[in-house]
Amino acid sequence: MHIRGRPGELFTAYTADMPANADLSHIFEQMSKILELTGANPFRVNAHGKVARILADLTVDVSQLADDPAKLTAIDGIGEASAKKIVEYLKTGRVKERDELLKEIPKGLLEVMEIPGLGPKTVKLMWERAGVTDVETLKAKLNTGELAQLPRMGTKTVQNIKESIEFIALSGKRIRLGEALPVATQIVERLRGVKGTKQVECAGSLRRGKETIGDIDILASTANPEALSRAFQAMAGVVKVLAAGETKSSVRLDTGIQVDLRVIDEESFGAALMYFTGSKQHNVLMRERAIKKDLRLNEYGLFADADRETEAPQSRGARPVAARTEQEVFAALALPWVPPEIREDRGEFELTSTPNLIDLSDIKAELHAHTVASDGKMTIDQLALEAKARGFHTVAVTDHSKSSAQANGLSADRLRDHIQDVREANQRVKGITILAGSEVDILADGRLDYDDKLLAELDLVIASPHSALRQDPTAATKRLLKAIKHPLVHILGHPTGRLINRREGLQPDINALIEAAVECDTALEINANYLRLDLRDTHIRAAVEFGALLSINTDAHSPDHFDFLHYGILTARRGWLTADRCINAWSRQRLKDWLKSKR
Ligand code: DGT
Ligand code: CA
Ligand code: CA
Ligand code: ZN
Repeated sequence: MHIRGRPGELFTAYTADMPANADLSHIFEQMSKILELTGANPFRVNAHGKVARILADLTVDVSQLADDPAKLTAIDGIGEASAKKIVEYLKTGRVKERDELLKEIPKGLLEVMEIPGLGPKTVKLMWERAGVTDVETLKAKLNTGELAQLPRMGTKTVQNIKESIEFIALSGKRIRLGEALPVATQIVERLRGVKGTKQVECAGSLRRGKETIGDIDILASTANPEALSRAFQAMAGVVKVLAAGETKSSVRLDTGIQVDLRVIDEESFGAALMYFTGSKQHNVLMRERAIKKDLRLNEYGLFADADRETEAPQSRGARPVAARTEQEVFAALALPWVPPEIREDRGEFELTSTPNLIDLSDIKAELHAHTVASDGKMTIDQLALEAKARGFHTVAVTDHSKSSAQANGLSADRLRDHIQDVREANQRVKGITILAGSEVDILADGRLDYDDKLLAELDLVIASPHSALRQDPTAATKRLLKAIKHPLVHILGHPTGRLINRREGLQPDINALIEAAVECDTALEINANYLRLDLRDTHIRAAVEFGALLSINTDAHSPDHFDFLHYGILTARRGWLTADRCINAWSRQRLKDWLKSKR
């Protein structure tokens, strides 16, 4: 792998990020829509729409082509005028024509046009005849009955628009991994029980373990497609059937989650699973790889290229080179099987063997957990017994420190007594090591919440930020660096303090943190709580590349929180973490020795 230099340079070598293409595609699409709305020549409308699609599908970065407009016009569908606009955007960050067009319509109409099923023609009508200028006025008019009076509209159309608006409200947010995965697992189990069903698997971003998902994708093969579709549509929680075709059904659940079910032939299940697992960018590069070998890859399989003139007659029957399993498709493209979590175009095409990513079964210790002493629900003994039941050799009791008053954080005196209680429990409970620890607050200026003398009495110190989470990046970096470099700190807990879909958290210079963590032999936490998942995947990847230690913890406040571990593992795998770099996967003795090295 050609990864060198500072952590920040890590991903520039890969093509996953081509922001210029995406931005420009969006700009052309917008121009096309406005042109249609203002009644421009249909030829101009279509030309702009076409350029938008070309830019979206382009696998080279347009910003690399901008030095010479001839390179742009060489692309099929991009003419002189479009090339000029692209160059203008890359140079100035603006397209004058778009700015002019935007002046011609009320700003809110763009959002109205994003509503599914509402084309420019209808929007134009509602704007000119009913004074609809944004989603708010649209909602108001929908209730007055005024819109149903317009030509070519009726109560049915009005009802459809209402439902679409509701749908946007529901689907506006991506769903957190920990909310989607249990639902998907239940659906998969349910479908596996339907008569005639052969295989059912999750695909999409959920299979890749992303921290949030847009919708749930499920693939199945069955001898009885009808029974499977019926069972799928009849599931508890389904509020609307969005599509009910022979090979694809879609439903929306009461939670707002959309679930797609695709019925696949057994013979091409592997190819379909690969295609619908994505990511899109990974798929694009897989297809290119196939083309370079004179093969064609799609959701039905890997085929000898039937379009070539030199084609051998027998390949016309379209018998795939590989299709039944993912393994055989990867193998035919000279790749090892790539774990779904790393199919993101972040270096997986350079692999020569399947990486041995960390697994749930590798975890042998929980090093961040709370008891009734602060804000947890378990006693020390209950916590220890739960950890033991999960097959762990070690558990750390890490209640909150005094500044976390809202979490009943322990004063220095209370902590001293608590350490005593933990030591006694460690004698009492057999078969597991109970460590006396603390999740000590990192104060806004980087100082810790207890003095060094007290910290030195603890077996394990995890230092975390809980307050002042809107601090500016420079201050945040300084604050966290101080904690990492503190000689008595073992782990930096949930480094940014973010809560997914709720709070952004600190924005420290992660590369600086990683460098310090390596230098000081301090571990960085991957908090497995699905609200946090912090460090996040790309940060973990950088940490792994630069040799930092990581620690995956559930931050358990009750016994069922141990189940969060699954989300932490998926996130860790997305960061290419292997067991040897994760202190929770070490043997009891190795962990003990490492903890001692900071005492
Ligand atoms: P999500 O649902 O937004 O979290 O993300 P995904 O990755 O689950 O995307 P989704 O549900 O739109 O489609 C599932 C997979 O299907 C996706 O990861 C790759 C494949 N796929 C869908 N549309 C396209 C496409 O236009 N081109 C390519 N190459 N693959 C696609
Ligand atoms: Ca999806
Ligand atoms: Ca989907
Ligand atoms: Zn915490």
